[in-house]
Amino acid sequence: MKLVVALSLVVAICHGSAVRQQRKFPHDFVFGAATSSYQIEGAWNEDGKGENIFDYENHNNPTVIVDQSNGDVAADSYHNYKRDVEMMRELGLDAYRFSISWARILPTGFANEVNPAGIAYYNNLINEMLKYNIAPLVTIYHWDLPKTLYDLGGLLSPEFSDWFEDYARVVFENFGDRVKSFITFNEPREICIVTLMGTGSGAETAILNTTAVTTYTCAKNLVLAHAKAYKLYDQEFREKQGGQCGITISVNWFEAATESPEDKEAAELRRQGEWGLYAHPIFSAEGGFPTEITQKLLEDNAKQSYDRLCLPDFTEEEKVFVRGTADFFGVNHYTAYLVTAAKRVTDSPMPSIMDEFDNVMFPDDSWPAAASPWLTLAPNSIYNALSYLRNLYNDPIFYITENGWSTAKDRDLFDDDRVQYYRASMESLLNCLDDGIRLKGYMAWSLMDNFEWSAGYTQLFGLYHVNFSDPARTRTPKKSAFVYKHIIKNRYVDYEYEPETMTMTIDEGH
Ligand code: GBH
Repeated sequence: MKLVVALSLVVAICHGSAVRQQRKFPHDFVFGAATSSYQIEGAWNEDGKGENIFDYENHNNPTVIVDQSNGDVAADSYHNYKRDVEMMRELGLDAYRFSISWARILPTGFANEVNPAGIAYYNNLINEMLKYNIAPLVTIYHWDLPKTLYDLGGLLSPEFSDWFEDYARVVFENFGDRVKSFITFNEPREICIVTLMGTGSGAETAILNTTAVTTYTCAKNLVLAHAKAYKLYDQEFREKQGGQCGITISVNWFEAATESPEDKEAAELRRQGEWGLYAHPIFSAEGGFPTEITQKLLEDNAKQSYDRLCLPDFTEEEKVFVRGTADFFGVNHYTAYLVTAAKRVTDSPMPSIMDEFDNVMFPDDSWPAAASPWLTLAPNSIYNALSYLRNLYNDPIFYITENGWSTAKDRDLFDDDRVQYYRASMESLLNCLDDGIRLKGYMAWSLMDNFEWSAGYTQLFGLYHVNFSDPARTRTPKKSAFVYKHIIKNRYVDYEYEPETMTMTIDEGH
């Protein structure tokens, strides 16, 4: 056995990978996994939970989902949370990121009526995690807006930021004694484009089916709601609870396809349109929307005979209110694209974010492809994204709050492509740390297979397989789970590692 180890070390050194192996994650680097309420909980109408937009939409318009499935039962984590925590212990996770279902704790959407069974569910989950020193990282809003609030205008209502602030208060009051990290929103862009606007293919829900200017209204309302919740935490809870509050933005990497100035400009426009719009008001020194964007929109709107800025700009007072309202920058990062200056042809009758920033983009041919059509393994893309953000926004603290790989349903447990993806991600994380980027943690998406929005149960991201035809929703570790566990335990990437068996155990101390 020793001889084998010694031999493989020699081989590793000869291949130059010994240097890689010496790079270690610090002990306080937080390794975790992530999920979201609608995608795993099920129990859609149990114990007093209210209806949310996905309950409504997937029941009434099921063809939006490729396999016409929904989250009524999903992985049934509402009943299986103890098994979920057991999986976290098996993996040796430091943290687990999950989201609160707004309508589960506030069935009317408003804070006038708090559902004790909903509060109890999250208390049980949190307490079970804390028994084993697994830190909860709570997302307050991961897309599942109460239907009642949708009917009143949802994120387009000028009241939205107040509704959200009231909801956030209930979350802080009930869970903040034990939860030390809060994320207000998961992915503003996706909330405003994908969950509010039916964009045809890939639309997570076509519920509102508005194209054009309203996505900009949504951006502003969302950012204001985030800032109100942050200030609430900062002013009324931080002192006694001592935690942190941030926001998660989806940051894929966009690289110019060629060195031409046009392509470079197109890539930058894409970056600013995808995430700058939401990050700039919060993380930049000057606040407000990025000027490149407002300038371009003004010019384009004029050409479209829409003679004012379609993006409702922040007042000076609002800019100041929003600026600096995050203790960390949560980054969901999956992939990268090459961008060319050619514009994708869309036909919105009004100014639309889809026209403005939707230039042609594609993955490099050499990047391995996942089961999801939008997802490839692009080399070092976490580093590319974070080093860019760090320079733009003055070196914030980062967490990778999602990163993962999909395989097709019916795939076996030997997910070597996912293993390859996670190992590549680890190298990119180490590049960030080597470069002094203030990256504090990493959450794999996802702890277990779950409802993948419009892809239903056909594209699965779990470290654990979930048997969706079994009423018990049995969970079984995939090979990637063993590899991730090994990385967490040893704090480095061992390319030679293969699990000896496919049976998980819980290590001492977990
Ligand atoms: C995250 O979004 C979500 O936070 C999470 O809930 C989700 O399960 C996870 O990613 C995996 O998808 O079908 O070509 O039109 C990541 C951003 C935006 C990626 C919408 C997929 C649809 C592309 N997602 N996008 S397409």
